[in-house]
Amino acid sequence: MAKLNILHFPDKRLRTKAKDIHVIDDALRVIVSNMLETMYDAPGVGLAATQVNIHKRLIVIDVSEEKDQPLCFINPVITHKEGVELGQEGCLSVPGYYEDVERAETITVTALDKDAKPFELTTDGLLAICIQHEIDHLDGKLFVDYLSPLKRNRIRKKLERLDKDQALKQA
Ligand code: GNR
Ligand code: NI
Repeated sequence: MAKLNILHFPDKRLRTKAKDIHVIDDALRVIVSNMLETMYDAPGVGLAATQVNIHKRLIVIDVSEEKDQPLCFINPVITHKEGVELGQEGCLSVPGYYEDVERAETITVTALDKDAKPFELTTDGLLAICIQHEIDHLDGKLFVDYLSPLKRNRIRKKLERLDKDQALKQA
């Protein structure tokens, strides 16, 4: 297993639109397992392949208390949305920032699991928020895109500075 590097806003690679997956083989399952390790280590409740510079439509999520219920969604599609709710979101690609974002309250999603088996899930709460947040990543979208330009630019400048200092320290 290996921990993967997580890209930070405003890295342009986070704006890449991920491509559908056509082959679900052991190489893909290694990526899934490395993404889960990276997510648990972070720690986070979800991770999209885009965040680790892999531009395939793949997300992993675990919203369980005991962190023992890993979910893998390949080519996820939201087929139904109902209601709206405001919830505080954070993102491993926007470290240290938490802001309210409006999302659908209840969603139905279809996807393939890591064994290429199709499934459908209707859910709400944190899992529904997380699925919407992760699918946004696959489309090159970040939660900061829903904020005012003023707020987004403040966050961008602070993170640019932080990551620049970090790079200098490592050099
Ligand atoms: O760890 C995460 N927590 C979180 C909290 C509220 C709404 C969304 C999330 S997802 C985030 C991990 C992440 O960045 N996934 O892309
Ligand atoms: Ni995120």
